[in-house]
Amino acid sequence: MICDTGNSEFGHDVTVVAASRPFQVVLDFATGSLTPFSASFVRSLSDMAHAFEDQEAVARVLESGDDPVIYRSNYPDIPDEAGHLAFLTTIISPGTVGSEFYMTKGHHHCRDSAELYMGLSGQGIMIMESHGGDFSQQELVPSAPVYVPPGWAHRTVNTGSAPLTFLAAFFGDAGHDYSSMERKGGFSMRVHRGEDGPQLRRSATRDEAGAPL
Ligand code: S6P
Ligand code: ZN
Repeated sequence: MICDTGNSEFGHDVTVVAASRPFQVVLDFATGSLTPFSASFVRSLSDMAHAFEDQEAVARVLESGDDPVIYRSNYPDIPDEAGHLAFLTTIISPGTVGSEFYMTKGHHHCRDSAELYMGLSGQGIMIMESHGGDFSQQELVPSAPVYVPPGWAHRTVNTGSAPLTFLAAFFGDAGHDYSSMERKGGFSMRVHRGEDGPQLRRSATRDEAGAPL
């Protein structure tokens, strides 16, 4: 399995915090900022153009000269070692590409291990898919943490009209594997803006049994 081991794939300009000693960060629920000890990364549409289903819509946006920020994440520099507990905040902008809501790339963890998601502000949906192809969705809203069991790939989707902010905590040595889901043709279900609100639709890249087409 091709695997991005550790958390270093997140990293640019990490402000080092000595995580061998207790520390505290200030978390702003509205903006997702973590101060003072955090670095961040940004994913714009051009960084994840292939994640969206409607490639003509992607091309229209990018060819217009626009490259919207889909989401950004903030994180303290916690060692990617067993025993540590890493955490990030993520802020997904509101919006759609075609009718598909803005979302994260989504990943498995290299070492199957659980993760806890806590909504901070806004509203969204987590879509999750096991190695065997089982599918699950959970609302992501403040005050209702979502538990992601080991072995379930996860993607978060902003279904609201405001930014969706959330905190995720995972094992320091979990690592992030984006390519397994990409090789399958992405997640089997996608979240679109429907007439009566968010609508889950089967991905055009997967058949009814969830197999890649
Ligand atoms: C980390 C956790 C989240 C995501 C973040 C960005 O294990 O699941 O913090 O990293 O929401 O998503 P992605 O799929 O680009 O890593
Ligand atoms: Zn994760």
